Amino acid sequence: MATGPISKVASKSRTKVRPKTQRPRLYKVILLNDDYTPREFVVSVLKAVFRMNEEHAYAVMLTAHRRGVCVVAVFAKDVAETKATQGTEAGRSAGYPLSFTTEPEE
Ligand code: TYC
Repeated sequence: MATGPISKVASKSRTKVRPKTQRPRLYKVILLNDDYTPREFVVSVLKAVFRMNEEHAYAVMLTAHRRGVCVVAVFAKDVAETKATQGTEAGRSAGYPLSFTTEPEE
């Protein structure tokens, strides 16, 4: 392949980058309040599934308890769905109606 100044100019214009690519959408994992799941159980699930420390997990649990819902974290779609399922399943296994859902970010 020729490497002189003219071919360099030509290849530069052919490979011009245009800013039209989109990042994959991120999904929120949302914790829903209920009247039956013990607070400490919610905290333990948040620590196990979302790798939160006690303080962060307690704050998220309390926000859901007071406001009805709390955004737990944001992930790629498949990770968000897996974690929401794991959290919900952990509650179901213990006989609690604990529930996580996912929702795309704007
Ligand atoms: N509301 C529950 C109770 O009073 C505790 C709880 C908090 C449950 C957050 C779910 O997402 C939740 N035992």
